[in-house]
Amino acid sequence: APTISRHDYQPYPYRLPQVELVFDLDDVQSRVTSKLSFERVGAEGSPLVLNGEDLALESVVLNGRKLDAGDYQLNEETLTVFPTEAAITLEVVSLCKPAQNSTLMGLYVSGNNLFTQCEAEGFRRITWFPDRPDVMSRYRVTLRGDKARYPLLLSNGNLLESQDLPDGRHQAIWEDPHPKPSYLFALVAGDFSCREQAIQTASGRDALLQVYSDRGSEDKTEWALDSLARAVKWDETRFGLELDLDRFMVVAARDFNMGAMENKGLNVFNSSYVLADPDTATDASYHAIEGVIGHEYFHNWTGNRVTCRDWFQLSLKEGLTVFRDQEFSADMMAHGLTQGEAASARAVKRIDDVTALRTAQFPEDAGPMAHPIRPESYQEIGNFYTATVYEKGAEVIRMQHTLLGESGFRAGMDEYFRRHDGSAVTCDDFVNAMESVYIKQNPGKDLKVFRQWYSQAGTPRVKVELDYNAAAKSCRITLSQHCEPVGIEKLREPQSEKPPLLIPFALGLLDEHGNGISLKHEGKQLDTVVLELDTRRQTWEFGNIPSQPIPSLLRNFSAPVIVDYAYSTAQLALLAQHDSDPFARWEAGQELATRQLLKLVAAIQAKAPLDVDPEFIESWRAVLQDQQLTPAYRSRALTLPGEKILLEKTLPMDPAAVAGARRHLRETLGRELAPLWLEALHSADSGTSAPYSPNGLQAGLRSLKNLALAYLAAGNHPQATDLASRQYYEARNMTDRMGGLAALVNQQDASAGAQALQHFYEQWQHNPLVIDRWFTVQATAPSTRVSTVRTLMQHPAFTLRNPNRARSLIFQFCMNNLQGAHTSEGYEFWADQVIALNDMNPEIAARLARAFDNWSRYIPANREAIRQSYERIQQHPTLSRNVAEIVTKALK
Ligand code: DPP
Ligand code: ZN
Repeated sequence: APTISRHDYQPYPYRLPQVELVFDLDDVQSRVTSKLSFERVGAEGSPLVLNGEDLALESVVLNGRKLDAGDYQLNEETLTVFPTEAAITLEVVSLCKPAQNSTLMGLYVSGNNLFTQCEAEGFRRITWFPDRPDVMSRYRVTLRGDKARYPLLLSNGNLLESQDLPDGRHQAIWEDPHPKPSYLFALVAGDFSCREQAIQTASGRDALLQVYSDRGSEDKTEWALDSLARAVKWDETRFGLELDLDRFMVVAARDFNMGAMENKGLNVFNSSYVLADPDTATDASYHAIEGVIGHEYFHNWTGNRVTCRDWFQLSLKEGLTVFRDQEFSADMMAHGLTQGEAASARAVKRIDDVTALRTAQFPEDAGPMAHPIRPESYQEIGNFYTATVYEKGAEVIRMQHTLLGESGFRAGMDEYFRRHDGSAVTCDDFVNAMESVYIKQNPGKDLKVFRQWYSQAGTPRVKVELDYNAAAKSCRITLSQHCEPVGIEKLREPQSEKPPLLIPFALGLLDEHGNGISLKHEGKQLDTVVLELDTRRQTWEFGNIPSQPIPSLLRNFSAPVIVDYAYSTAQLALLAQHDSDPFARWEAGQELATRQLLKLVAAIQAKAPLDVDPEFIESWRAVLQDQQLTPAYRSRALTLPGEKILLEKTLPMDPAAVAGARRHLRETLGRELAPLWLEALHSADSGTSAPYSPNGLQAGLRSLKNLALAYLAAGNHPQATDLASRQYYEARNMTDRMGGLAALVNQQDASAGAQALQHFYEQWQHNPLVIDRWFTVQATAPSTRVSTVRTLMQHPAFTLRNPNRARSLIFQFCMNNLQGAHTSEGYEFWADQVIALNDMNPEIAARLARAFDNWSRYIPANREAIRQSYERIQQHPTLSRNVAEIVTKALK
């Protein structure tokens, strides 16, 4: 497949102000009639190239003249006509087959309903079109279909009219007043129940919020609708951005490739991010729903009103919108709390976001798919909806927020909309708007060096040196940055060092008792200073430091970097107990745990005895007993670093040793601290007797309770099975039930686990989202092997065609079961599934294909087995462009 490069961008030679579409909807075959009114802006005689995929062409009419096959060019991917006039009307009639469409891109069937998914390049599977984000048009859409089968006919914008037609059909006409690119088009046809809420926007306009879902699920949409109303308010309050439509619709689909899609006024969601009630959804699901509802709503401004010029700019909308949804969730979690509790709630959200970044993005940035947040090239854009574009992209926005401050960032956003509302722009345009404010705040400085974050892949390392002068009572802090070549960079000529980045580095100093030392920086006395490192190596000096200080580094994770500093264990223990920055405090504990785990990994590899340092257990005990800390925070502080985060810190990577080390430490902590875990379990349990709410306090208590139960099970406590059973069978919400189930499945008594699994299935077999949980808990159980997974695939409830189901079993096993998947049998199983999915749904297949793309860093036995599996995938005769790109890069 050809490689598309960012620098090859060419504007489209025509404008397309108006689009009229008529759909004759039918699941077997739908007919689409499009009328496109173009105006030439490029050179005279520019051919008009339209994209199309999997379409049958019925007719082409150019300026009222029906074209013969010889008058246009048609190939697998494009339809080209050769107009001579500057103003053109093109009418194209084409057919597509929704029921046969297993890719879930374009127009497809889910349940009995019809849905569309157009981002990034799905619109071309609906009709021939200039399917690129910089062509923005007003759409008028007529939907026709069988009224009994498709009682609801929805599209973007406002409903102009609906009427009955002969033969039991009906039609609806929709008009979207806002020009938009084709990737934001949507239609939905089917039978749904609807929950709605009338609101007034800040300026007093009336609007209607609606959530549509399968009939029978209307009791599960209250949280989603409430979240939407909160999101609308929040964007008004924090960013001054108002809803610009009379109605805003969200529709839940069972079969959906991604999380959700921000189509203008008609968001389509994976049902897992819509449906919730206490019996079927966990606290994590509630929070994810709030976050994704917010995310898609916030796209209405950051993505839709101002969109991307081309797909290399994807992070323009995604990084920014992830940052906005993270802030929304943090504000919601902190709402109504005291100042101290609010700080802790925000820290918990930050910890969860950084953990997600380190789990998914750090490995990506060190592997063959490493790319800057603004990629330089791609073969298939569907492969670039990545943790880098989204999560690292959000960190790059957050750094601008840190550099400008809240009010400066807001001014930059206002300026961005003032300049670009209604257009398709670039990441540079965004930074330009922010820079216009930064320059005013910091005369003589600019964001030139900062922009390098958009062009550079890899996680930078920042080395810290601290030099205390007791006589002068001063302290020098030296920061130096370095970023290793990653991905394809390694194949190029050995090149000079990458240029430096502007890294906002938040720093505090503690005295030997753990008290903060006030620092004088740029004329202010501060507890935390933000150093702007923008060269390879820089030194700052602070005065009035009474004694040898201990540095608290990268507070609140002020930049997506790895910090190198030679802490002593005692210093880390002090920070873990006293750092006033809750993120850095958590980080110190994680670093202690990492050191302990890496020692255990080495011991396993050397077949030496597995010793756990008593001081480490004491540091864990101190946190467990610290009643000043909120339960949510304690649950994070007492969770060991994940296996994937640990793997990244070992070379060569040894999955079995990492899993073994983590298992041993969990067992030890479970056993050694058993009385405290029991106490935590019981006190958290009595704290959650109030009616269910996903709020931070209750969710924190449940999270601590489930963690305690997991440790007791890991430590083989004699009461573990009984406690887990009781929690499972007596649970009054899904969070408790899943905690009980997971503990039962993961403890020693296999029959208790099997019984609970059977009970669970019988209880919830009619709820697909809950059955996904049932598959996941088995897929990730340490005892699960390939044979178990193959058996589960034979279960009547299993299907590869539903992405949620495929993810719940296959992806969870391959990506989150180190002990089960990292065997030659596991790698073969994985390749089989990539191949099976490839022929069904290339986008999903390509995601699974990435599971072991960092294979070259594994120990030799695993390395060879993975390579052979990649080679087998590569030889598959009908390999999709999506999977081919991943496999080629992985094997380079
Ligand atoms: N644009 C979507 C989102 O991230 C992905 N399809 O919200
Ligand atoms: Zn998004």
